[in-house]
Amino acid sequence: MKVVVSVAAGLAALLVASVAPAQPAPGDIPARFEQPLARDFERREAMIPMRDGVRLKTLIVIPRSGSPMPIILGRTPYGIAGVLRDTSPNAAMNAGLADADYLTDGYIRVYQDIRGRHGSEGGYILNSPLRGPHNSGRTDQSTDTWDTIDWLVKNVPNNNGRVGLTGGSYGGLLTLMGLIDPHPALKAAVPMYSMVDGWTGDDFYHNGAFRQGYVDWMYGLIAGKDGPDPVWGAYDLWDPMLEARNAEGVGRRLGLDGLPAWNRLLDNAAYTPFWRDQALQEVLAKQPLTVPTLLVHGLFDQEDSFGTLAVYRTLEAKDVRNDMNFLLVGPWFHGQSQTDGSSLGAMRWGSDTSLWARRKVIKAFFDQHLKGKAPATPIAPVTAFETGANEWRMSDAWPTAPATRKLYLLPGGRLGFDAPEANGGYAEYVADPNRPVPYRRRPIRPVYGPDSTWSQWLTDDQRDFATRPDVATFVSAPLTEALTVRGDVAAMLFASTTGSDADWVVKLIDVYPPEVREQANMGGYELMISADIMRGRYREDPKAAKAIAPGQVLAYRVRMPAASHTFLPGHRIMVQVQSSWFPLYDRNPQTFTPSVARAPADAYKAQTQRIHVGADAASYVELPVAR
Ligand code: PG9
Repeated sequence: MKVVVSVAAGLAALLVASVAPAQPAPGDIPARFEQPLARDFERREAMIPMRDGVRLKTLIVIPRSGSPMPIILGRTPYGIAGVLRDTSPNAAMNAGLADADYLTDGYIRVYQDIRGRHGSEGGYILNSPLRGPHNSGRTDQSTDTWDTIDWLVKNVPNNNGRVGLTGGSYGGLLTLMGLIDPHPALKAAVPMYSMVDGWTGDDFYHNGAFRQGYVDWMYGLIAGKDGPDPVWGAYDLWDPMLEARNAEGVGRRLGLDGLPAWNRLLDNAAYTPFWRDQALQEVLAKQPLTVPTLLVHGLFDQEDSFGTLAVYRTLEAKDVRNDMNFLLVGPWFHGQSQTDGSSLGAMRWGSDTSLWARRKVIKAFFDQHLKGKAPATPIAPVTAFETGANEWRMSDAWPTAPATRKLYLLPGGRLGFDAPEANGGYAEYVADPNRPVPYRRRPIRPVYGPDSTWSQWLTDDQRDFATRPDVATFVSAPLTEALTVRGDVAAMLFASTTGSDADWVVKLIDVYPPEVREQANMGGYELMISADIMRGRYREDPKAAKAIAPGQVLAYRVRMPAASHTFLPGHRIMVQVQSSWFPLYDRNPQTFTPSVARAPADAYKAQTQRIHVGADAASYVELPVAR
């Protein structure tokens, strides 16, 4: 019996062995593997709880150090997943260029996804208004910053209880919001190229004209938690943008038309309470200035050219001892202070302006306020690069009062400081919205597409536009001596149109001499020093659109970005005026309709524009000439 059983058992075992799947042989890859590396930092991730229970994903990089260290916090909607690579045992090699100096010099660096974005919990609202008329909740970006700082100083090992806050653009907006009822451990802030006032001159509108060409950026923020890119099905966006006709059509093509954030943007085409109540230069005016703040601004910022200097003016009025509010102005595109700053497009600055500014100004500022380390040379209240001369200038204040000279647009396409003497006279062009003036040479690529040169566009050569029949061009004689401008620029146009609405684009340009010895491709180059657009319907009141009476000469003040530039001897000054800048800005149909964003096809009509240049209606550009 025993034998029978064992034979049967043997047979059964054989049967099982042949039917059951083979046990996987142990493979080459272990369940857990880590290269033995002597890292000079510790990487921690935390879900930091906010006062309403929402948890925000936070990455904390702690250098190995014997002594307590300050913390530098940055908050972002763009995702922290890629901010620290793992390609080196040294934190500085893994981090972005701008963070390397902090990580090698005893700073804890913290990055956080804001609520509703990427790894954080909660809902996301574009530009999330502060608590008040547009946010009835318990939390906003200022409370989230407060709660985060509170958690960090209590939970991060080896911190010295002093926190600096920084970020660029959206991160700059978040940094400024952190200055509202700030946490007591917040000892210094560096908001860079911040989005401050989305209607006047930052991301969404400029003087009432909608930045439709920038739509893929907005798409990434509102179409998904992780920043998806739209699919255009075209390499050159010129035709899709024209076919879409208006901003509503662009939204429809990309599927944004049902989204609340997109509709809010289109519905607030005037300077409504939605924009006014959130304009941070006004919000901060109601706050005491208690945190030393260094504002960083780029002279060729293609996204946020207005807000930083507006906030500077607000804070400067509160800075009675001139020791709390600092300004750094560089020759940079949006964000360039964080990367190489030796050149921009065809421009060469003669040194890495970003590296110098990061080390001598920004880090020195943090060292002073977070480590109590006095800088070798005291940081000037204003450190500004002067393009043209290509030199840094230090001063006690950025010009805030208008000390301007009028540069007149004159008959015969001339430009000069002497006012016209004879009445009458104008330059005329036909503006056809069905054949708009491109803002740059085609192809028009999505702003942050793989081969986009969007960040350079404000330094594009303007010579192709000077000779277009739909651009009025005025140019000075070659300068016999240098002319330095420093501060706000604006144009006062006296203009008429055969239409009932019009856009006015004004560009102040430095025309290089025909030959440039040290850089041949700069011969005859036309570099924009300051340029902007305004929508004529807002000429009297940005809060309310008003039709233009056809044929009437009316005054249009075009606020333009600030400049810090020397026109060198032998150079000429040029002003170009045109009525579209497509597709960066939506086309004005030139027939007054309640909503430009939703204008019907038959509203788009060619019109004749006149820029008046006689003594009775003398158009000019206000130049902040440095004395
Ligand atoms: N200029 C970008 C932005 C800021 C705020 C809202 C939307 C876009 C940015 O670079 O973050």
